[in-house]
Formats: sequence, structure tokens, C-alpha cells
Amino acid sequence: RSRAGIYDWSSYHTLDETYDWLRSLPDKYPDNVELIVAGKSYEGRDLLGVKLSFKSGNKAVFIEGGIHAREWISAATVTYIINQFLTSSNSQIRALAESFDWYIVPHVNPDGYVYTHQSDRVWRKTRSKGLLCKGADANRNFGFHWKEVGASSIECSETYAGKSAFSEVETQSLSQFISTLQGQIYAYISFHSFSQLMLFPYGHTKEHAPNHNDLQQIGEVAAAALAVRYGTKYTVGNVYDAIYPASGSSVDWAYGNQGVKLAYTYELRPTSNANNGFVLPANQIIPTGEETLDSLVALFQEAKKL
Ligand code: ING
Ligand code: ZN
Repeated sequence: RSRAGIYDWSSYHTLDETYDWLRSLPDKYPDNVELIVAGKSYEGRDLLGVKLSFKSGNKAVFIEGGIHAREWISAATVTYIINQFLTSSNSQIRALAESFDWYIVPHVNPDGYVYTHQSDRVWRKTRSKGLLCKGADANRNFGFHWKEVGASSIECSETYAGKSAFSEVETQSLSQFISTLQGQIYAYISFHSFSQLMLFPYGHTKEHAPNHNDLQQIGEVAAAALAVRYGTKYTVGNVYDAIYPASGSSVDWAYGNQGVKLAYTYELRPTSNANNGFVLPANQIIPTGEETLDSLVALFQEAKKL
């Protein structure tokens, strides 16, 4: 719970709490934070985010959270990163924060997130109207090899790809926003849970992406850095091999359609579904944030070398 205007990482927050916190940031950090609206949701909510910028001339990194409603640790980790970039005095974190313009959207599926608080904790999809069931899987709805594999035509499926590519207003408007940054985006990072994996394109084919070896190498360095603090082990690989075939994801679209050469999906804690993997205890938000930020520092240092 956040009380008396205190927003912290000891608990999960409602959408309203997080949006209020985001809206408070430009006043506190007027030189470094701008609010962005990266799109709209079916129920009319903003895809609210921030642009963090510490100097001019930097390339951009886009960070997306909450595309799947029930993966609460995703958005919590993304807001943790925003806060660290604004407040940390650690030299490596400061160097990373100040090396890029960060476009960060913690909840790209806000309707679904609200629904997980109010009705169904394990809802995954958007909340658009269907004939039998609501919603599509936003991470199968992007227009890159849409619905080719690992995506369902059945409306009630958890991986329903939607009526057509970008049928969901969330993916339509978000992709449009991202397109306006064409050429500026150095990296695209998407946060999911769970399984402790670092995934990169492609998901639609077992064929390796052009820079597969670099993505694997950078991923391994990032995963090694992630393990240092708490011993949390991640496996690194292309989506198709390391998790399952899946087409129409945001990272494949960013990579394949927008030319973003560095595109990763983190599948955050925990490893297994023993106690419902989507319900990660709140006392793990900060450790997850810490180790994830350790890995991002290493990821961007390694990417610079190659
Ligand atoms: N996993 C991801 C999913 O959308 C994924 C795996 C990542 C697929 C990147 C495609 C691209 O199914 C979870 N847990 O949602
Ligand atoms: Zn997910």
C-alpha cells in the first residue's frame, strides 16, 4: 500500500497509484523527466510513461512493462528502474542513466492490470470486446509475422492473436508512438514473468536473427551480472528455442520491423510455478529490481564493445 503520498517498492501498486507517482515526477525532476502518452487502451486509459533525459544527443532506449496483466513484477521492476535512474548515486547506474534517452512505459496493458486487481488476478490479455471472450494477447498482436506460430485464432485462448495484426488499440497506438522514434532506438527491452530467462528474437522461426551470436553473448554477460548479487540464475536464448515458438510479439516487431538491433525480453522471477509464478511475494520486488538493474548495466556495457 502506498500511504500519505509515499510510493515505494515494498508492495505492489494499483494503476492509479503508479500513474499518480509518474505524474509527480516532472515537478520533482523538471530538467530530466517528461510525461509521455505512448498510446491508449480499449477502456480509454492512457499508456502513461516517462521520457528520462540527462543530456542532448543521446540515442533512445524503449522499456515496456505490463503487456501481460498478471505479471505484476514486470511493472514493479520498470518503476524501480525509473526511480533508480532518477535518484541513484551509484556511478555505474548514473553512467547508464545518462547515456541514453529512456522512454519507459510501465503498463502497456492498463485495462488488464486494473482487471487483475478487481476481478481476476491471473488475467493476461487486453479487455477488448469479443463474441465469446474478451481480450487478445497483446504480445501476439504485433504486425511482424503475425499469427504464424504459437498464437491462437481462438478468441478464448490465452494466446489469442486478435482479429488482425494491431487489432488492439494498445498495440496499434504503442507501435505508432514507437514508429515516431524511428532510427533513434538503440535498444528495446520488455519485461515479463516468470521463468528467469533472457530472450531475444526471433520467436516466429528457428532461423537465427542476423546478430544472434552478439545477442547471445551480450545476454550471457547480462545474466552473469544478474546472478552476482543474489545468485539468481537466468537462461539466455532466442525465443523460439529458449521458451517456445511465438509470433507477433513486441520485441520481434521492434527488431524485425523497426530495425532495433538490441531487443530483449526478461522473464523475471521466479523460476517455477510452484506457488503460482505470477504472484511473486512483494518482498522480492526490491531484490528483483536490484539484480535486474545490475544486468542492464552489464548489458549496455557489453553491447558498446561489440
Ligand atoms: N512469456 C512470453 C509470452 O509472450 C515471449 C514469452 C517473449 C514470447 C518474447 C515472444 C516474445 O508468451 C510470458 N510469460 O508471457
Ligand atoms: Zn508475459
